Amino acid sequence: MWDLLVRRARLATMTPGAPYGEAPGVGPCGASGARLGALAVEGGRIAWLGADADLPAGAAARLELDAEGRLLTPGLVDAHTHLVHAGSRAVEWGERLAGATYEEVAARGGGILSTVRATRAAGFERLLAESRPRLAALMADGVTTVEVKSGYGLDLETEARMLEVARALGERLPVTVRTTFLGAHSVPPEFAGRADAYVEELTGRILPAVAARGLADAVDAYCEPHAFSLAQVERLFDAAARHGLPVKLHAEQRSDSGGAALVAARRGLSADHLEHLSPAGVQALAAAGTVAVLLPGAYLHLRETRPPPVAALRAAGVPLAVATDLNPGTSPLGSLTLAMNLACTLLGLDPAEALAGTTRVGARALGLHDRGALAAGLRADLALWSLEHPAELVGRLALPALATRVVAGAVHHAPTR
Ligand code: DI6
Ligand code: FE
Repeated sequence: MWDLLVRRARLATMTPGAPYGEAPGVGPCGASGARLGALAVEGGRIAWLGADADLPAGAAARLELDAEGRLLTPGLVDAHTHLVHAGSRAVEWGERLAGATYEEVAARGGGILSTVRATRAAGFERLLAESRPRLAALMADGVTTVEVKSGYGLDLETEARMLEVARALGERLPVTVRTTFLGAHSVPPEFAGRADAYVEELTGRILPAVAARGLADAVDAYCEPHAFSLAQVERLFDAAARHGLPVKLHAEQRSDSGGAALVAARRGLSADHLEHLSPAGVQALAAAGTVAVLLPGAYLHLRETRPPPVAALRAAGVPLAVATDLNPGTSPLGSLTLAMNLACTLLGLDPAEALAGTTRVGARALGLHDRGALAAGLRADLALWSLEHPAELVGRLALPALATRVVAGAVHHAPTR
C-alpha cells in the first residue's frame, strides 16, 4: 500500500538520455508513441514509476490521483533569487528606460542601496509579509525548491533577519528554501570608499555569526568593478571554506572580471549571469563541473544586448541552469516558466534544455542530489500541469498551467485548474 499513486500521466522524468527523459516502459516523453505513465510515492520518495498499464497487479495507494493524460514533471527548482527584500524600484527602472545606466542610478543612491535602506527599515514581520507573495507566485508556477539570498542588509542585524525570514518562509509554506549569504552584494554606506574594510567585517564578524547560527547554506558575492574585486571575493571564499560553506558567484554580468574562473577553481556550485564570460571562463567551468546559471529576466529588464555564450557553454558540456533572479532592481520576475521561455527566446536554449535547467540542473546548482528528476528513490517533489507536451510549459508567456504540486509526497492543488 503506497501513500500516493498518480495514474495516467505524461511523465517528463528529466533524466538524462531523451530530451525530456524517459520512464521505464513508457517511451521518450513527448514522442508520439509514448504511453501514459504512473508514479507511486512512499515515505515522501518516489517508490515506483513506469507505464500505467504495467502497474503491478493489486497496486493500491491511500490516495490516488487520475492525471487524465496531463503532464507530470519534477517540481521546479529556482536556483537564484533575491525574493526577500522590502520596497520597489520601479521608478528607477523608468529612469533607466529614459537613458540612465544601472551604474549611474546606483551612483546616485538608487540601485541596490535603495533596497538596502528599505530592507533595513523593515522589521521581521513586514519583511516576511512583503516577501511571502513573491514566493507564493513562484510556487503557483510549479516551484518546489527555491534559493533565497541575503544581500540587502549589509550589516549583521539585517543580513541575519533576511535569512531568518527566508528560513521562516520555508517552515511555513510547502516549499524547500535554501539560503545563501550575499553580504558581499554592495559596499554599504558606512564603508563607502573602504571596500577592503567591509570585506574584513564580512569575513571576520558577519559571516562567522551567520554561520554559527546556521542561517546560510552557501556563500555568494557580486564580482564586478563597481562591487567587489577578485582579490576581495577570494578572501570571502577563504572564509566560506573555513565555515564549511559552498560558494557560488555573480560573475561576468557586466564585465569580464574573471569571476567564473575563480568560482570554478574553488569547485563552486555555480557561476551566475555570465553575459561577458570569456572562452577561458567557459573552459574553467567545464573542467570543474560548475553549473552556469542563466538569468534571462535580468538580461531582459536591463535591456542587455550581449547574451551569455550559450553555444560555447553547451559545446564544452557545462551544465546550464535557468533561474528567475527575482529581485527588485534587475529582474522583478515571478515566474520560472516565463524565465524558461526567455532563456529560449533571448538566450538560445532549446525547450528541453530550459526545462532541464529548472529541474535536474537547477537542483545540481544548489548541491541537491535528491531531486530534480522523476526516478525511484528521489524526493517526491512533483508538478502536474494542465498541458500535454512539455514544450508547452516553455513555449508560452505567463499562461498559468499548474494543476497540482506535490512536495515530499504531500498534495497541494492549485486553486482553479
Ligand atoms: N546582480 C543582479 O542582477 C542583482 N544582484 C546582482 O548582483 C541585482 C540586484 C539589485 O539591483 O537589487
Ligand atoms: Fe542575482
